Amino acid sequence: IKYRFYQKANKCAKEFQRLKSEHADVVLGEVKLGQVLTGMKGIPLLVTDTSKLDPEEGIRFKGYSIPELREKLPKINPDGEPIPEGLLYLMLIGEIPSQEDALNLSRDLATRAHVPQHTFDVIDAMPKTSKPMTQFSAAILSMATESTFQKAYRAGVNKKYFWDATYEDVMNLIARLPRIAAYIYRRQFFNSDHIEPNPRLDWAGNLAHMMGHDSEEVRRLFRLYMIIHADHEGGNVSAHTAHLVGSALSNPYYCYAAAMTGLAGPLHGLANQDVIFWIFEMIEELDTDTPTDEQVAEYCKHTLESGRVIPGYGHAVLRKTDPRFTAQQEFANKYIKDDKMVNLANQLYRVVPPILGSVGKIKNPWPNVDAYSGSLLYHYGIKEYTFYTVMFGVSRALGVLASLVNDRIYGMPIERPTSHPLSWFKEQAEGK
Ligand code: CMX
Repeated sequence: IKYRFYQKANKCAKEFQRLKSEHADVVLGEVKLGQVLTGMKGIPLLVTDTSKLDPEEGIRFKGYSIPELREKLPKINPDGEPIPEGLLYLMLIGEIPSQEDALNLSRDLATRAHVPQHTFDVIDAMPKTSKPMTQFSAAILSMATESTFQKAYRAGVNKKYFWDATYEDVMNLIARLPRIAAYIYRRQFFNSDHIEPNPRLDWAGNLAHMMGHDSEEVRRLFRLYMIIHADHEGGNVSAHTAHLVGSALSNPYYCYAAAMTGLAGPLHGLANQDVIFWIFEMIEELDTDTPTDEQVAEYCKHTLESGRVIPGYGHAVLRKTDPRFTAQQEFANKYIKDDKMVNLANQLYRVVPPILGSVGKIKNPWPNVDAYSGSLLYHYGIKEYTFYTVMFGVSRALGVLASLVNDRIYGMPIERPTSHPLSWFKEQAEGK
C-alpha cells in the first residue's frame, strides 16, 4: 500500500513543484476585507487532495459523494456499511479499493495497534474529571516518543524521504486511536473495566468491541460514523491545524494532538456532543421528552435570545442540508422505529431551519453532521455524550493524517501568512 501511495502521490508531488516553479505569479482572485474579518472564508489558500466540499452539494472524497461511497466501498457484510479502511485507501491512493485491498489495509492497521504502556499511564494520571477530549489529546501527544519521523529527522534523513517516516507514524497513529478512545471510555464510564482488542475485527468494529458495545448493529453504525466524519476538505479547524503544525515539520503526533484541541471547540467537533447536551436542557426546561413543535420553537428562540448558538445547525461553507446528516437520517429510517432521541432530531430538522432563517444574519440555517450523530449513538446505548467528540476525533484522523503524508511528499513549505494591526485594515478601508 505504501508503494502504491508513493507511485500515485509522487506524480502529484512533481506537479506541485512544477506549478510552484513555473506558475508562481498566477493570480487566483481578490481578497475582500469582509473575508479577512469573517474567518478567511472562501479564500483559496490551501492545497488538499483528500476531499472537496461544495456549498450546495456537500463533501466528495476523491470525487465520490457519500451515497456513492456507501454503495461502492468494500463491505464486510453485503447489506451493511462499508469499512472505513476502504475510505482511507481511497484518500491515500485515489482509487476505490478491492475487497482484498481494504482488508489488507485493515490487517496492516491491526498489526500496528499496540499502544505504549506510558500512554495508558498518562491517561490514568489525569483526574477523571478531565474531559475525554483532554485525555485524548494528551494521550496522542504522549505517543510522540514513538515517532519514526522525529527519529529520521534527527538522524539526518534527506527531506525527500520525510514522507516515508511520516507515513509510518500516520498509520501507527490511526491504528492506535480506537484502543486509546475505548480506554478513555471504559476508564471514565465503566470503572476502568477495560476490554482487550480483537485483532480479527475491522478498525471501527474493534472500537465498538473495546467500548463494550459488541453487536453487529453497533459495528454497522460505527462504520458509517467513521466514514462520514473522516474528512471535510482542508480549511476546517482540525484539518487546518494539523496542516499548519505539520508545516513546521512537527511530528504527526504533535500535529494530530493539536488538531484535536481544535476539534474540542464547541463551534467545531464539540457540537457532536453539545447537541445532546442542549436537547437534554430542552427536555428539562420543557419538562417533557415529547414536546410540541411550538414548544421546541419557543426553546430555540430562548437559546438565540440568550446569545447562544443552536448546536448542529449552520456551517461555515455548506448552504444546504449536510449530506452527512441525510446519510444518518436514512440509516435511522431503515433501522430504527420510533425512538425518542431520533424523533427529536427529526423534529428539530422541521422546526429549527425556519427560525434560523428568519434571524437574517445566519448564512446557513440547515443541519450539519452533528445534528443527528448523537441521537443515533444514544439510541444504540452509547449514552455517555461527553465522549462523542472523541469518536469524531478517531474518525477525523483518516482524512487529516492522509493529507499530512501528502503534505510531506509534496514538500510543502512552512505556512506563514501575513498579519497587520487593525489600523492597517482601517487605512485600507477608509484611507488615513
Ligand atoms: N445558532 C445561532 N447562531 C448562529 C448559528 C446557529 N446554529 N449559526 C450561525 N450563527 C450566527 C453566528 O454565530 C454569527 O453571529 P455573529 O454575526 O453575531 O457573530 C452569524 O450567525 C453569522 O454566522 P455564519 O457566517 O452563518 O456562520 P459562521 O461561518 O460564522 O459559523 C458555525 C459557522 C458552524 C460555527 C455556526 O453555524 C455555528 O456556531 N453553528 C453551531 C455549532 C455547530 O453546529 N458547529 C459544528 C459545525 C460542523 C463541525 O465542524 O463539526
